[in-house]
Amino acid sequence: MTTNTDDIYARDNPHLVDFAFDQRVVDVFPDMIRRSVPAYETVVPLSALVAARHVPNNGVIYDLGCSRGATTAALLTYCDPSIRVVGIDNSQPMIDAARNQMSALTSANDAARVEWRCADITETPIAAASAVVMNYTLQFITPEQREVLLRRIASNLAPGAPLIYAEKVVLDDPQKQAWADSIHLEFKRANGYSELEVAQKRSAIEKVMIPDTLDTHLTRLKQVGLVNSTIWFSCLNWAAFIAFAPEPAVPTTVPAEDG
Ligand code: GEK
Repeated sequence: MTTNTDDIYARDNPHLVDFAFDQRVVDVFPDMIRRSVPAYETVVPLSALVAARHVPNNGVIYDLGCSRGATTAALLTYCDPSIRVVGIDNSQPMIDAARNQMSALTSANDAARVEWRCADITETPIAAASAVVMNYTLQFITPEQREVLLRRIASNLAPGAPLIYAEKVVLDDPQKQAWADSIHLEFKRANGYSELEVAQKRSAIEKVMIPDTLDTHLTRLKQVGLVNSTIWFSCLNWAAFIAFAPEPAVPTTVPAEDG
């Protein structure tokens, strides 16, 4: 796998355009996300371990917003070999890179268990899912579309199947949010981003990546009919969630009275 160091925002650009997952971003993506998202390298494998716990053999897991396939590869590694993964992303260069590098991230046998799909996750069918994993992607869906997408995911999960996802979040307490945001800034500086890079990336991304509050996430999961939601990881203003499709109600048999 050849990927490059992210220097997209290193030079002053008076004509900044909104951030997009184009070839330039795809080429530096592993470096960009590792240096920008605290605990990315922990959450990706953990999300696959969490999924592996809940998915039956022969199941199908959807990885929505799969990018270059880091989560897909972790799912293939940690889940039973009978389990298949559908990796979906609407950036063609991401899907091409994922397909090309998959055998470097996992074995050739495992790579054959993936179906890659270049499609919009708000439109493409998600049928009979044994689990849906959606790491750091809901934040790029327009806020008006988020509940509709989650409703569609919820209605296509098998009974008891999980939705697992990680996101940047806004903390409910403004003081804690300001503190977490400032440490996140330190994290990016410590990973070698300059003030100019941080500032230019922030202006390019602020209209396309809009985080929700923790409360919005948990309330919406409930509203779309998912149950037992839990935050299974949190770090500064980043969090990972799980919620389950309800199991069908077990009919209660009323014991017949004698006589
Ligand atoms: C990882 N999960 O490495 N339909 C399909 N894909 C979309 C859509 C959409 N409507 N909108 C955005 N994307 C990955 C990381 S990155 C997170 C996910 C980040 C895709 C977009 O093309 C990009 O590849 C991905 O969602 C978000 O585990 O860059 O911060």
